[in-house]
Amino acid sequence: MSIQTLTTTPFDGQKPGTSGLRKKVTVFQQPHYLENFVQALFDELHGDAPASGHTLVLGGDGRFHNRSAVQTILKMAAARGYSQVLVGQGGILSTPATSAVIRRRGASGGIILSASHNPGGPDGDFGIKYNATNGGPAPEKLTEAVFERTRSLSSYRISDAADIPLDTQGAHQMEGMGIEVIDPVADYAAVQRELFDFDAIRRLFASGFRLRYDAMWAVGGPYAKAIIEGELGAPAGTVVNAEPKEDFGGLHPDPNPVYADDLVAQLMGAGAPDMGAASDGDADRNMILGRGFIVSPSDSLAVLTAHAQRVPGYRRGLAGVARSMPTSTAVDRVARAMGVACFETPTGWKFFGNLLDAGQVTLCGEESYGTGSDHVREKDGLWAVLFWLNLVAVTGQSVEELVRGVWREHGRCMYSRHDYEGIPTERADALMAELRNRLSSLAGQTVAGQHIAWADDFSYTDPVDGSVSQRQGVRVVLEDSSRVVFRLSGTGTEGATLRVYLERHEPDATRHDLPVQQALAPLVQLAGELAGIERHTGMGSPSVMT
Ligand code: G16
Repeated sequence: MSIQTLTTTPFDGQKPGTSGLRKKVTVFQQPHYLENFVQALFDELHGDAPASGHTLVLGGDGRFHNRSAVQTILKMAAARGYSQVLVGQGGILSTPATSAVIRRRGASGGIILSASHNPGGPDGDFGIKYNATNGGPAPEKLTEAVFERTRSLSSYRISDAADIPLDTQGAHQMEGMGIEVIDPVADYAAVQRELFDFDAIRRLFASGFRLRYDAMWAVGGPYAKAIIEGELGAPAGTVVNAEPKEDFGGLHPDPNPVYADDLVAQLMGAGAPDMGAASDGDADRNMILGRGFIVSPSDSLAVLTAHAQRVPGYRRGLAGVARSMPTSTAVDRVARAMGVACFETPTGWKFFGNLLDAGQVTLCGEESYGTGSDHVREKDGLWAVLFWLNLVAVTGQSVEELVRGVWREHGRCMYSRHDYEGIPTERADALMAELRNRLSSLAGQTVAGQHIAWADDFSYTDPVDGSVSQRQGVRVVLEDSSRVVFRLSGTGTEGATLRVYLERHEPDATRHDLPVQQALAPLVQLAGELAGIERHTGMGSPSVMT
């Protein structure tokens, strides 16, 4: 076996989005495409020096192309002189588990192969992202530098060693680099055991409590099976669609009421279980349901915040909480009442990293079905489910009662996100540009019968390192603090997706059961007129509403 230097031509479009580089599988299958990105990453991380002394964690969500990408990266890491790579058995590691392994094993970083909730299979999507020593997504400075380097790279180094058998745990050597094929669940489960009252949850299941956990044929399955059925004693069959498939069974592994419609139907129907839950492709997102009741991600964060001290891992209280800007202000209201600081960050988990590292924040979450804490540096789907189970077990309240308790005390934030998918990029850009041009003149105007108090393009100054991120989404806020937020998705692979986030606070408990879309109808009209959505996109209604 020997190390080879192969010639490549630069790839111009390797710009990572909100969460790493995501493209169609067919794009990743182009000769040298993955290699170009990995070499650029290694070069930015290590400069001209070999990576000796460094341990890399490697795994993915098991989607199509995962296995072949793992083998390529192992050979490139060996050529780069890494001391060791820890790779999940079968090439599998969920995103939060990768974060846990990096932190527990003191690795210098990790590569995660995933396109998250995007569909998989030969015609689906693939992705790669790098997480740093703290276990969290690489900071923008690094991803930008990697991108710049991919545009000029002309060669990469790779070992011609044979493939490593990934399906059994064990140790191997490649060009002097150690490779350990590890149990993908063990480190992750150890972290959860330190946080939650497993005995209380065991008693809950023993008493007949029924959960339906839909792993959406994705990587969350093995984790949920091992912990929920294996350790916590839930009956076999509690975790469904549990076996990771390369194409997620042809489905869209995104845990929201649209793509997890089967789970929603189960929870709404006769004989529904007490609780429902789902996680996405790489198991960092989650959706929670009660019997006949869907919990919005923003409300979920507010409930976890309100009751955190009932859970062993957070008994000492919360240093602070954080939410992404478009996430509803439900958590702000709870935090204010508790005297806990609440931060508003741009969309993207990486923005929570500094606050978590600095100990300023304990819990954080996003409207896009992501919730997490300082136990790792990623959002964590199964963690959220365990948190809810722990709360149900120790409060004796149902999922619905826990949410309604927060509404009663703080009012309900009526909230919805409308997505307009597959817009030609130039049209979406034109829509945003036009909106931004009008921003300064919007305050004081009445549009669609709504009086606008102020409008801006969200800019964030990181309280820890002072870095500034501009143009993070257009906010239009009314006098009663209702708001509409517009931004373009950073995770799609086909055309552009316009996201419109709508929020109105309802203090009156007699109106909490109004249908959300009805309660938000005036804001929908405002959004449509303000941004000329139909004029720009030709779409009269959103493709997805969550
Ligand atoms: C990624 C980030 C999330 C972020 C989401 C936004 O999620 O990790 O922090 O909220 O993207 O997506 P978009 O830009 O499409 O609105 P994931 O689960 O795809 O990694």
